[in-house]
Amino acid sequence: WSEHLGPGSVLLHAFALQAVDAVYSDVQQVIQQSKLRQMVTAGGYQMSVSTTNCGELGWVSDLKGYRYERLDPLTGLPWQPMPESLERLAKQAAEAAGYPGFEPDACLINRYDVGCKMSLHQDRNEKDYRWPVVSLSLGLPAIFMFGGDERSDKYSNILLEHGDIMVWGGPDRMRFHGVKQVKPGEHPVCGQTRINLTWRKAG
Ligand code: MD5
Ligand code: FE
Repeated sequence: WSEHLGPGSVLLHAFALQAVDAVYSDVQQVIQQSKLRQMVTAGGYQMSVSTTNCGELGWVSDLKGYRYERLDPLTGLPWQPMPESLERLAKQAAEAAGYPGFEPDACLINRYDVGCKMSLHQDRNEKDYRWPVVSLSLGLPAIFMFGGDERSDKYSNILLEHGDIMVWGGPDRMRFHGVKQVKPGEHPVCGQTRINLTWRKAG
């Protein structure tokens, strides 16, 4: 089933389940080559989630702020190419949500171990906000906070489970959002962790 959560956003429940084995093993390959690391924000705080990327562009954060980079700052080398299984899934989900022609150039990989969270924020480092953001949840469930255009707006809590895809675009693209602390648990595929992939057309 799927659910419209706003005028431009759709939750595609279990959309990725048929592709999940291939996707998960490709993600494992990427993170073997390209280490997950805890980035630091411009304010000097270390994020609790561990992050890497694949695709032409990768999202990075350090004391200079957030941006997209072609080279992994840990190695000085390009990010791993985006595996076909990942690219295909993102395009299919975007199309299913009403955004045909989506060609992601960036896939951010975030690992949430138990206790990790992401505070309310907006995604505003991409060049063209007309393209949606596509996000896949794997492993442990999480409560996603879906807010408004102001940080202080009240938010709704949305349960995201293994295989769920959310697509945000149009008038919802700049809404504040975050993820509550991941609760302890054991997932048959991912173990004691949640993995989130987000695809963007960043450049
Ligand atoms: C996550 N990740 O579950 C989320 C999924 C991030 C991040 O927020 O920046 O890595 S992406 C959620 C998202 C993206 C763009 C717009 C909106 C939500 N939104 O308008 O709510 O780890
Ligand atoms: Fe975000």
